[in-house]
Amino acid sequence: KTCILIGAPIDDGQKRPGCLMGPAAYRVAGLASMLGELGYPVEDRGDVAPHAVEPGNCANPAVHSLDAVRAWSASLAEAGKAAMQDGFPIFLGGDHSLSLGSVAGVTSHAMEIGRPQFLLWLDAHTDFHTPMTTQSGNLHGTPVAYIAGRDGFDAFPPFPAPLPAENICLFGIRSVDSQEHAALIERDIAIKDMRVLDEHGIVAPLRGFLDRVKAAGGMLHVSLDVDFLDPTIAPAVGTTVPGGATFREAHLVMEMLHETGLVTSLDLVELNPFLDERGRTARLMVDLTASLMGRKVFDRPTRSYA
Ligand code: DIR
Ligand code: MN
Ligand code: MN
Ligand code: MN
Repeated sequence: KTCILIGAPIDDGQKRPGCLMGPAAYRVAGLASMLGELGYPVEDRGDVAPHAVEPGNCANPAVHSLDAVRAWSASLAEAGKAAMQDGFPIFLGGDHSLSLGSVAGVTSHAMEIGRPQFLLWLDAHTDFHTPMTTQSGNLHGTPVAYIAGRDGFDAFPPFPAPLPAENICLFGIRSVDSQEHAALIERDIAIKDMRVLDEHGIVAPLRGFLDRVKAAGGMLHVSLDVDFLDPTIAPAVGTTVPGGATFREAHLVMEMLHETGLVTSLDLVELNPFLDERGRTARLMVDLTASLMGRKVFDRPTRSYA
C-alpha cells in the first residue's frame, strides 16, 4: 500500500506558535525514507493549503481562529478522502484541530465503501469540548466531540456519519476538563485513562478495543498527539502533562497496531519543533510511525512472543 504524506501546517487550533513547522520537521527527520526502507511506496503530496470559506460565527467569545480552522478542515477533509482512495494517508500536523478535517475525510470514504469507521485517540487530553463549552477557546480541544456528533458545531459542516461511542477509544488520558467529563460520563466511549493503564498495562485494554474493530470489519484511524508521550521523552509540545506513555509503552502500542493490520490512516499531531531538543521528539514520532508500519526489534515467523 502506498503511504500518502499530507502536510497540514496548521497552528490555529491553539495559541502557541510553532506547530506549523511540524510537517517540515517530520520530513527532515526522515519519515519518507523510513517508510521506503520498510518497503512502502511513498507519495508526498506536500502541504495542503486551507480552502477559502465564507466567514462563520460562534456564540462563545473565547473561541479564536474559527475561520482559519474551518478553512483547514475543509481542505483536509477533501485531501483525506482522496488519499483514502489511493493508499494509506499520514497527516503531518500541525495541531490537533487538523483532525476535524482528516477524520471527516477518512470517514466519508469509509461510508462510501460501506465499512464502519473506528478511532483510536492517543492523547493526554480527551479533546471532547465543543466550540460552545471550550474555555481556552482552542479548537484543538474539540475534534473528538465533532467526530462523535455532539451539538455545538454549527459553524462546521455536519460530520459525515458520526461515530457511535463504541467505535471510539481514548487512550493515555490524564487531563479532562469538567465540561468534557460531564459529556463523556453520559456516553459509552472507552476511556483508557492512566489509572486504567497503571492497573492493567497497555496490552489488555488496547487488545479489547482492537478485537471490536476486527469483529466489525472496521477501518481504524489512529490519531497520535505528541502529549500522549511522557514529556521527558517528548518535550516538543505546547501542552505537556506529566505521567505519559513511556518509550517502550508507546512502541508496544504501535507494534500491536501493526500486528492487527487494522490501521487505515494516521495523524501525527501537536509537534512543536520550536520546543524540541535538536529534533529529538520529531525523530521519536518517526520511530513510532516505523513501529506502526511494521518495523520490529526482531522479526519472527509467528506472532507469538511467549
Ligand atoms: C484543554 C487542553 N482541554 C483545552 N486540550 C489539549 O484547552 O480545551 N488537547 N491540549 O490536546
Ligand atoms: Mn489532542
Ligand atoms: Mn493533548
Ligand atoms: Mn494538545
